[in-house]
Amino acid sequence: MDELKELALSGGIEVLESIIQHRSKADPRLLMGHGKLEDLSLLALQKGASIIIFDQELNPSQIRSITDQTDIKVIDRTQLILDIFAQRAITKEGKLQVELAQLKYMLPRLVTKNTAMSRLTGGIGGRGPGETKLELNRRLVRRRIGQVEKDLESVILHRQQQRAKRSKKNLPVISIIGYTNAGKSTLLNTLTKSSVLTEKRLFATLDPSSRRLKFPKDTEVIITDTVGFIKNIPKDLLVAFRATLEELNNADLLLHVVDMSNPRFEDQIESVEKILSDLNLNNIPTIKVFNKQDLVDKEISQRLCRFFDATPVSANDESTLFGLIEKMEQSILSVSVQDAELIF
Ligand SMILES: Nc1nc2c(ncn2[C@@H]2O[C@H](COP(=O)(O)OP(=O)(O)OP(=O)(O)O)[C@@H](O)[C@H]2O)c(=O)[nH]1
Ligand SMILES: [Mg+2]
Repeated sequence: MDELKELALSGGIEVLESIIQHRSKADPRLLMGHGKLEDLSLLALQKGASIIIFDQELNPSQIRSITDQTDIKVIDRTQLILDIFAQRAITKEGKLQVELAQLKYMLPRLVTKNTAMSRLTGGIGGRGPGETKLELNRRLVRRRIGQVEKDLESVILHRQQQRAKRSKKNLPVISIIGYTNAGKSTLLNTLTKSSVLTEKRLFATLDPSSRRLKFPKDTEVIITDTVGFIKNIPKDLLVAFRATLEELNNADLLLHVVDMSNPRFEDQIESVEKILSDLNLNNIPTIKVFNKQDLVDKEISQRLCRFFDATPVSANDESTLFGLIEKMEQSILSVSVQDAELIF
C-alpha cells in the first residue's frame, strides 16, 4: 500500500485515505465485501475524493460493478502505472509503447453505452497519447493497435540500425538497471557529468538515454539508463516495452542499482531479478550497487554490502564512486580479454 501511495503521488494524485480489507477470498463481483464497499463510498464522499484506486488488478466486470456501486471513478494499479507512463513518455518510441499498452489494456474493457465506461476514459487513468482514441469503439481500437504496432516496428528498426552503427565502433555497453527511484539516473549523471532528469517520483525515466564514459585507464564505454522496474509489472506494459528492454541483451555489464535505504529493498531486488530472468538477461555479468549509503547507518551499510556482495555508493556524491568505477573497469577489461582469447 505504501508503494501504491508513492505511485499515486507520482501520478499527480493526492491521497486522502487508504483502507485495507482482510478477506479469505476476494468477492468475484466487487472484490471487497458489499458492506465494506458501502463504507468506502461513504468515506470517499465525506472526504471529497474523486477517484478510488485499487492495488489489485480489476477485471472489466469488477470495474463496472464497483463503479456502479460507488458512483466514483475506479481504476486499478495497472491503469495508474500506465497513466504515469503516459505522462512521462517523451520519445516517439516511448509514446507508441505506452499507447499500445493502454489500448491493449482498454480493449477488453470497452463496452458500448455504459456509464462506468465513460468514467473510465479521459482524465486520470486514461491520459496521454491514447487519450482521445480510447473513446473509439472496439473495431477502431483494434485497427489502431495494428497501426501502432506497425509504427513501433519501424521506429525500433531505425533504432537498431543506429545501434549497429554505434557497435561498429566496438565500445562496450554498460546498462544501469534497477527498481524505480533507486537512483539510476542520478548515478548516470554523476558518472558522466550530465543532466538526465532525476526526481523523487517513481518512473522519472521512461526513455533510455546513453552517454559515453571514459575510465581512468582510458577504456571507453557507452553507459545507458533504463526505465525503472516495479513488482507485478503490468503484462501489457512489459510486452510494450519489450523491445527497449531487450536492448539490454547487448549490454556487457549490468549495474543493478538498489536503494538500500528503502525498507522494502530486498523485495525490490527480488522483483528486479525476476524480471531479468523473464527477459533472459540473468547471464550478463552484474554488479550490485547499493545506493543512498548516506541515508543508512555506516555499520549496517557495510554489513548489508558484505552479505549481498554489493558495492556501496551515494550516486549523488562523486567522491563515493571510486570503488564502483574500479569494479566496472575491471569487469569490462576482463570481458574484452575473454573476447580476445576467443579470437586467438
Ligand atoms: N540521499 C540520497 N538520495 C539519492 C541518492 N541517489 C539518488 N537519490 C535521490 O533519489 C531520487 C530518485 O533518483 P533517480 O536518479 O531519479 O532514480 P531512478 O532510479 O532514475 O528512478 P526512475 O527513473 O523513476 O526509475 C531522487 O530524488 C534523487 O535525488 C543518494 O545517493 N542519496
Ligand atoms: Mg531515472
